[in-house]
Amino acid sequence: MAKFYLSIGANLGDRLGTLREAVQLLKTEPGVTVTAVSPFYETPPWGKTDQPPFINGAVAVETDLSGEALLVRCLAIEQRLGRVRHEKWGARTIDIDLICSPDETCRSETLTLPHPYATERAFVLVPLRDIAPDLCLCGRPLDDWLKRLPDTDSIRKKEIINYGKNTHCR
Ligand code: PH2
Ligand code: MG
Ligand code: MG
Repeated sequence: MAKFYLSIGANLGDRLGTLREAVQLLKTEPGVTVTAVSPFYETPPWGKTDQPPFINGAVAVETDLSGEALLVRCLAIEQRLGRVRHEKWGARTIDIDLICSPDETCRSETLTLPHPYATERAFVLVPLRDIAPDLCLCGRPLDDWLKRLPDTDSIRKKEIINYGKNTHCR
């Protein structure tokens, strides 16, 4: 069994509903066990900034699949949830990325593990820290990477605190 940490995000349509569906689909994926789901956060767009805010979260899974095989499953879930690819780093109904695994690194045409931008992205690190506070990424604790980033506060403040019908941001 290997553990993988995923980042999920959406900034089009019913963002929260789509993220919840993505978690449900991961839970029913054969050979994949979801072991933790973070709170969801509203986050400012990173990289390409002229697009709507995202909601982001992190998910831990255990599986006998390789990283590449797990990625294929994640891309199929994106398809089922209506993902259409336009431009790099552009708006999307759902994005499911493999961030890292304590059990596997990978450098192939389709997958790089750890994710090459993870240490620069507070929208990845903040939810990931919630479910894996002791995790090291590229040899350093998540907190170390977060301390170097300017935009951590804007993410922390927008943690979505109510999972029921009247979900709102803090
Ligand atoms: N995903 C991107 C580019 N920028 N910004 C935020 N806040 N959240 C994302 O999930 C995100 C992004 C490309 O995958
Ligand atoms: Mg992505
Ligand atoms: Mg992706």
